[in-house]
Amino acid sequence: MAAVDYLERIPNNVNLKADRRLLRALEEWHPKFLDWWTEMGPLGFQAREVYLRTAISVDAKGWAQFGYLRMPEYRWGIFLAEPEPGRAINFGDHQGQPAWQEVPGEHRGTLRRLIVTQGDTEPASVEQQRHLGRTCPSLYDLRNLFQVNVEEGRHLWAMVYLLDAYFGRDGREESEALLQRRSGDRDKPRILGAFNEPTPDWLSFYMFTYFTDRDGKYQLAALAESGFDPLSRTCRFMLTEEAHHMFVGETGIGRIVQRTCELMREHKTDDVRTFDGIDLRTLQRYLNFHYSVSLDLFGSEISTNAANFYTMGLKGRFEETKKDDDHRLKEATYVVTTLDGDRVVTREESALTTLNERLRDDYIADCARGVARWNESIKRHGIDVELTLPHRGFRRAIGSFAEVRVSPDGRIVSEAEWDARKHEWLPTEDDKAFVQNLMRPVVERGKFANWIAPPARGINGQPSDFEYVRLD
Ligand code: BYC
Ligand code: FE
Ligand code: FE
Repeated sequence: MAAVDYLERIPNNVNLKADRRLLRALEEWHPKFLDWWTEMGPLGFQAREVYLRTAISVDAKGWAQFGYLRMPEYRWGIFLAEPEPGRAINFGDHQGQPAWQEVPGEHRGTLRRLIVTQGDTEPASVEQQRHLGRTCPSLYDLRNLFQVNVEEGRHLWAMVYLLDAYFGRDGREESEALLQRRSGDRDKPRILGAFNEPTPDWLSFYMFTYFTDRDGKYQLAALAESGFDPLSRTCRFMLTEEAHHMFVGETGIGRIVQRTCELMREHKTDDVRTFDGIDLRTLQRYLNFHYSVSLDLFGSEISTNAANFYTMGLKGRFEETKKDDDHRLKEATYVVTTLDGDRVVTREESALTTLNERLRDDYIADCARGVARWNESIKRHGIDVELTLPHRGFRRAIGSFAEVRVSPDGRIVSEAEWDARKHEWLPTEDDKAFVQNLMRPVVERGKFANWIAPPARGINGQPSDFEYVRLD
């Protein structure tokens, strides 16, 4: 095999050329990454040309270059947002000190764990989405799936860069381990719950990119505040790519909602399953599931880990610098919704230990905005149904609500009531089989599966019937 010219293959703005040690580490990791991509990345289509966006620099012109390429030839680059001259640590005990350009010795282990946890989600999502290509609803959607996949691959590179460049031998070991864990594997699962759930159909995919990629947005925004400057700059650039992933989710669900409403009107029935549409109740159950799994990703309401990350200057709040307070929070409080025995209560707690809940609150408000837009669309069709976000305690596996059963409307219910009604609240085997059965591939240019409306516009100014993936 010809040697890879790494400086050509890995577009970067971290001066890779000058860093022999890092270059060597990446040269060793790269073939293992490609093996992982072959084994666990998108199944099929690897030899097809896909109309993809590649980042070749961080400026306005370079970060979104569109063209046809085969996925294994995608240039997984390493990009950090431009440095902010004189950037300081903006919160916690080190507030006011210059941001760290090297890993602070006393926080090394904690920082590494945060980076590994973030990094682990990226390949996990690619693994979860591996089989979707063969049931795509259109070439447009197929291309969007692959765009998300290559970029999650790039996000893995972003974290591996930090581990290899700043954490020496332990970092290189962690970089390898990121390629060894497997989503859903019994013996070596991915670290966080949501990343071990299957994504077996496109409805799940859009829910995942709407709800779970949005956790990515909030976690990355919190890490973008980090006093460790390379992490901050990496996350700031990742956020530009994240926007597209959430767009895929929001418009994906929006297009399904639209199509469902059209079928309801046309056939004057709620039961659009007969007409190969996804009924709103099924959409609601999928939403309930993906929202609750994603809420778990924020950790417990009360967390000393979260307090420590903040006090150490490693992980801030969403839009930390815009918040008008002392950015130390030693005396401050925050109101959280939690459990008191068998009642749901709100309670004032230390602002430091409740940082997970505060980030979850920002996330919930953001989730609600998209749901409101879907509801506007339902209303425009003259249909009197609303999709809703279930209560934050619903179906939780992490935090105080994990101990009880909570209905979508926020009541603590008995095990018996839960068992009797869970099929109204969560996707049933029948729902899953129905949705799976709808997943028949549509690969003809400009055609879309019956259960989803075409997009309002194409990618990069192209029409929606553009040849987004060249199949021959
Ligand atoms: N599943 O103190 P606690 C993305 C563990 S998504 C399993 O409440 P903490 C993406 C926790 O680790 C963004 N375990 O939590 C999206 C701890 O373990 P130890 C990913 C969980 O530490 C789509 C214990 O429970 N980025 O980028 O404050 C596609 C006590 O926890 C879970 C990050 O997450 C769970 N859900 O916060 C592609 C950012 N939740 O210490 C990509 C980095 C908690 O007892 N990670 N635990 O062994 C963090 O900031 C924190 O690790 C967490 C947890 C917010 C996740
Ligand atoms: Fe990502
Ligand atoms: Fe993402």
